[in-house]
Amino acid sequence: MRRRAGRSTNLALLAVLALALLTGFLAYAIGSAWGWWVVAAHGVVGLGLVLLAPWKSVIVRRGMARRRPGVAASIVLTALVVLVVLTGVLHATGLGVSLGPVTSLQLHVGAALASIPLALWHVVARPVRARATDLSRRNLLRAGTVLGGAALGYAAVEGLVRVASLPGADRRFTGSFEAGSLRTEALPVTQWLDDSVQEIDRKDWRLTVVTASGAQELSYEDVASFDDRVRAVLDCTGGWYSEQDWEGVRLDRLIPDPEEARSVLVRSVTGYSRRLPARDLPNLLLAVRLGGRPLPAGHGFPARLVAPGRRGFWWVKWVSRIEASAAPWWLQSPFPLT
Ligand SMILES: Nc1nc2c(c(=O)[nH]1)N[C@H]1C(S)=C(S)[C@@H](COP(=O)(O)O)O[C@H]1N2
Ligand SMILES: [Mo]
Repeated sequence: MRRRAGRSTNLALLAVLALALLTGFLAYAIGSAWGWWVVAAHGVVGLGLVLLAPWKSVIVRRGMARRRPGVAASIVLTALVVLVVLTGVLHATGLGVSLGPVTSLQLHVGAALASIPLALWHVVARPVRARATDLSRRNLLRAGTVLGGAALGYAAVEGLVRVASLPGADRRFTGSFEAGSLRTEALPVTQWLDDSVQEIDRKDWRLTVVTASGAQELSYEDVASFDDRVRAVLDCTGGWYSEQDWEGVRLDRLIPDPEEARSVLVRSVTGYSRRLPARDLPNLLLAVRLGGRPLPAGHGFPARLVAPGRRGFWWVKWVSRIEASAAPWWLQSPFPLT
């Protein structure tokens, strides 16, 4: 009987871990408002992990008594999962957004990624064989109870954050905190991974626009002569967002007739690039000004992409090339690799 219960706890934990990774991944990939439920689901699933912990601890105690190899790896995995949950709560409540040199969110994502290979090892080394009876009515009822409890817990935490006016109450639907909106000097300068701020001389810079009918080169003055404007929210996966006024040229002016093109590749002088769907062209802006002034180097001078409704990593800085292409937009890594 106890062994049966142990197996269903392990299976539930496995499902919860997989859902936590999936919703976390989606929360970073989705930047528009309809995706709010993904962030909520991520929180619910995270609390589900907490609810299952007491049951798991019984299994762990039993397992430790058997002195199998791999105990060290299991302890590291446990520590990582505890760190992921803790940093998730610290970020969500706003009680500890920054932990010295790193942010809670950076630790959250870093520990979660580090736990993946260990979790895979754990599943292989300590296999749980699923059985038909695992889907019994009783077990489904249990799963529903855990999920319901986690949802109640999530609602309680969110309610508490609001009643106590914790900083986490003001977060955007993505989970991000506001930073310096409409104050250009307060907009943080951020790079995805290893890019560095480029100091580019406007006289040396050219924008290459490639379409089916050939390549075209524009100077800084050419691009700066446009005055398309958009007020848009830059929402970095680092956990902050900022609303700013951007000005430059809409991409459907540079590529008025995409013809067979399904996507447009926007590339930085650093090699950093993102591929966007061609149907987005009218909503995309190649900005040369921020708050009415030329872009500071840190924000992408001479020109940077403004992609409203998309997370910050799509907003390519120091753009030097825009290329219409027949390749579908999703033919790329979901997140930049450099
Ligand atoms: N070339 C290049 N563009 C980039 C990045 C980068 O690393 N390299 N980082 C992206 C990320 S993750 C974000 S959040 C925004 C930040 O823009 P900002 O520094 O102007 O606030 O730029 C994006 N554009
Ligand atoms: Mo970002």
